[in-house]
Amino acid sequence: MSDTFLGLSKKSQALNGFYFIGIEFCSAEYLLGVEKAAEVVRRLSFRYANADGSCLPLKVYSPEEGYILKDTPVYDLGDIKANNFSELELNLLKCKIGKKCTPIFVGGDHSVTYYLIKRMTTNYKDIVVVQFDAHSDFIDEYDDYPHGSVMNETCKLEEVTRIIHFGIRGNLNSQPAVRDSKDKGNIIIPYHKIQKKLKKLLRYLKGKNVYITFDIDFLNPAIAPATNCPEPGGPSYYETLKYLKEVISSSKKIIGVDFVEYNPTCEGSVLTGTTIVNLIMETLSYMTKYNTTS
Ligand SMILES: [Mn+2]
Repeated sequence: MSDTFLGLSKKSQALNGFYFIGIEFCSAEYLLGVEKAAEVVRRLSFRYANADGSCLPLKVYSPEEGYILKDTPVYDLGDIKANNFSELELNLLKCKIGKKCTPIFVGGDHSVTYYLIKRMTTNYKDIVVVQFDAHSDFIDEYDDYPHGSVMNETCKLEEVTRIIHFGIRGNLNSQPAVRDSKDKGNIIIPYHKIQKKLKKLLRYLKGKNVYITFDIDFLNPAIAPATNCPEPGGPSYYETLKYLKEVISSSKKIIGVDFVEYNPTCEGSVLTGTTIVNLIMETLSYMTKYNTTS
């Protein structure tokens, strides 16, 4: 069995195309398990790999879209491992990520996103962050709950022009956090208001460089239960694909994507991981179709 995502070729630096990059990191003991996400996603992706052992073009076929990845230049860059935030920051800097490539970071709790976006600021100056998440993650307690305040921290990066909290719902949210984010000029789109606000958002994204951070708890836990803060209700798989497709096709370029908060030690690990494998494949397909990698 191959040890790369979809049996792809392994590379040591990211130049042109798309790169799967595992993030082997967990910020707190109560979240342990998230550091194993990339390893499990790679293992579950194997059933979609080319059965003849070839890498590219990928022969992933869906009845709706046909061969979805045959024109997608995608590779596996291996893992970035870290025991603390400064190590994570340093190892991300050491990782060669060129401006002509789009990284797909997989793994870790949501706190990693701050460092991933910070890494992307070495290549980009005006970044809009679209956060698919049930929670705003905008509390102001970075030292105690870095994964719950990651967007508050990200908002302080001068290269980040705006954060879109897309699809927040449920009773774990904090009113002062939501208000604080709004006061700082960010956009809140609660799940129950997506239909009403989507068109305006898509218009806003035109011509923008967009970073997508995807917290697995955005999904209805019926299809993705293995996460630390599952939130009842929420979007189905096809509903989620529709939003991803619209956000990606409306943006000028997706500069990076992350999938965080998958905890394979929680119940429902295979279902959740398989959902993530498919979300990654579809995201790659949309980016190939609608964006330029240069
Ligand atoms: Mn989150």
